[in-house]
Amino acid sequence: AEEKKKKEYNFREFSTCEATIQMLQKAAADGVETAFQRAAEMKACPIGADSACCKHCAMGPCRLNPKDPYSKVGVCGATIDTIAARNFSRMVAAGCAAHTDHGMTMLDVFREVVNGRIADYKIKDEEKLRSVAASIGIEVEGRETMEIAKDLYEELERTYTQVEGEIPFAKRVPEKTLETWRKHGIVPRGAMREIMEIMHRSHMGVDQDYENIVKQCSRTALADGWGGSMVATEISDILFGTPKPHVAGVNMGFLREDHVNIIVHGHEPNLFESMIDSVNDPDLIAKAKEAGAAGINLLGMCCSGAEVLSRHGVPHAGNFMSTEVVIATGAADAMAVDVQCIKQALVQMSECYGTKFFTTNPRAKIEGAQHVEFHEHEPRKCTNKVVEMAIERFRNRPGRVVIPQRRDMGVHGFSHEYINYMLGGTFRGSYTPLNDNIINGRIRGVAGVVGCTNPRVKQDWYHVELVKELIKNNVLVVQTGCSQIALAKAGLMKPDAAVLAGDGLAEVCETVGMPPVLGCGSCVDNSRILIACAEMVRVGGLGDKISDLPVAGAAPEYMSEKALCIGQYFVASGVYTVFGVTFPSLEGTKFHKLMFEGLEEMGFGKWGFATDPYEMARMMIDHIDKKREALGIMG
Ligand code: SF4
Ligand code: MSK
Repeated sequence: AEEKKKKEYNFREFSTCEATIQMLQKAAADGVETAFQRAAEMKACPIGADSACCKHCAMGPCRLNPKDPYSKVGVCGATIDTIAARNFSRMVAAGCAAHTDHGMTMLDVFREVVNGRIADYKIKDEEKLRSVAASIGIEVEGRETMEIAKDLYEELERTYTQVEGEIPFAKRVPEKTLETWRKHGIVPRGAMREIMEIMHRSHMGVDQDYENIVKQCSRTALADGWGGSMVATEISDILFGTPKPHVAGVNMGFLREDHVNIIVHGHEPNLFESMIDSVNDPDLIAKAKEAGAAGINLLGMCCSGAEVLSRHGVPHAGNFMSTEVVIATGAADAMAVDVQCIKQALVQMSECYGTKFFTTNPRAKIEGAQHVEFHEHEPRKCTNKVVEMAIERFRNRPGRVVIPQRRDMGVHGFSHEYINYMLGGTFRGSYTPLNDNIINGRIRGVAGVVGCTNPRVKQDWYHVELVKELIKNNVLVVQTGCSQIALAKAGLMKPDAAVLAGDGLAEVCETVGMPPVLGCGSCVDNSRILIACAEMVRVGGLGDKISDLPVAGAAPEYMSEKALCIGQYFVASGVYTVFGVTFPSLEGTKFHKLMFEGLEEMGFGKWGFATDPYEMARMMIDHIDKKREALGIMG
């Protein structure tokens, strides 16, 4: 252990984020390790990485030979294709469960608001409420807001509980895409049913036909993208406001030495919204001043942060691989977390630096963390307490405070409404339909670059290089989650980043005054990209289904099961989706061939994999060009 502590690392190999590198150096000097060092020490299991093992029953665990995958079968006779398809589907099920449970929480809050049982939240965006309701066939003309809201709640509850038929947002899917889903029997019912069925079918001795497993896997993923995630996004907009483009800041330089600093990290916006109210409470501000602080400073991290950065312009301190090192600044007085992507190691890191670390959600406690439970009916009880404890920590701040002086401003908050507006409407007085610019070739196509950062690859580098390459080739980029934060730190969310774009895209950006990279929010906000794709089909000129569009997606540094689920729902919706780092399947197997080729032949999108960002960009651009050619809009 002594030797391990002394081991020296070149932190520039871990990350391109200067603030993170600086804090990795400080943490190492303080004798504290992070996920970067743990990943360097812990080699990934090569059999697991190729998804060539199964532990679904006690006759195993069974390990096949990744170098010769058809040479062996599991004790029950399961082949590599069955094993890989089941493993993949269970990861998708977990990802779907995470997003749909998040969406269900938002719907719970909405129900209580509609029934008048919650006073702290209200319907902020009535226009959005009406447009979402109308999009799924609810009568809105001449009706009271609360009447519509009640109907909307009842309808959207079916996203989770519906046992047969099609979920409500299936009505938003382009007709021809929906036809393909119907033909293959994958239009989702409620997420609970789909997750239950895939968990059943991937149990030992049930579905042992990889193609049939993949069908249910797609259906489960679609219950996330066009279901749970879409509900999370739409209800959050209704309750907290639909984002509009605005200038906001990212990076650790937004911590303030003379302020009480509070970080919110996780995913569900209800905690963050209440924290915004708490930090603006005059009594709590007075208490902070009594403790010698100039004020209270609130920052977000990960997706919680990306969401309020988009919606309200709250500064963002960093993405997934910066959540440990931000504590090494010594300036984080409190970190409050809810669900998803919260490293258990944050508790120990917080102990080392005296940061108050709070879990708030009954579904996500961490051993050693102080739990201050958050209840939607009285949210301020939790968030006020966190603020009070943060003030206490400020008063007795232990150790040295070192804040990396990096602040990156950019334009954030591109909702699908705003993108749609740009698709077919006017923006700042200029006529700028996206479809027309794609058809005339100024914009070659659109790419969604999303997802996590992962200590197995250099933080941010893949995101940034991929996006630069895409915009250089006139591909407009839309982003969510931790990827969006990587590009914001690299300065690509400023309108003047258009100088890095190809001539056509740069011209459009300059005319409109928009950056070549549009930040849409958190992981559940990938549903905004789905809606934007559906709108591109609706506006016309680019085919009649999502798989006709010159678009592609990528998650070059992904790590979570949620990311795989997102990938699968984009693929099932018709989008070519390229992942980096590693992919849980073996080249040359039938399962791999189905995912990387067969699905496209069936009318869906398909998966791609590359570990080099330039290669990834080339694959995406080739696909975009192939689609342009099929549409007859080359050159
Ligand atoms: Fe092995 Fe089959 Fe059991 Fe999996 S289900 S652990 S392959 S015996
Ligand atoms: S937070 S899922 S690390 S994007 Fe959504 Fe970031 Fe990936 Fe978590």
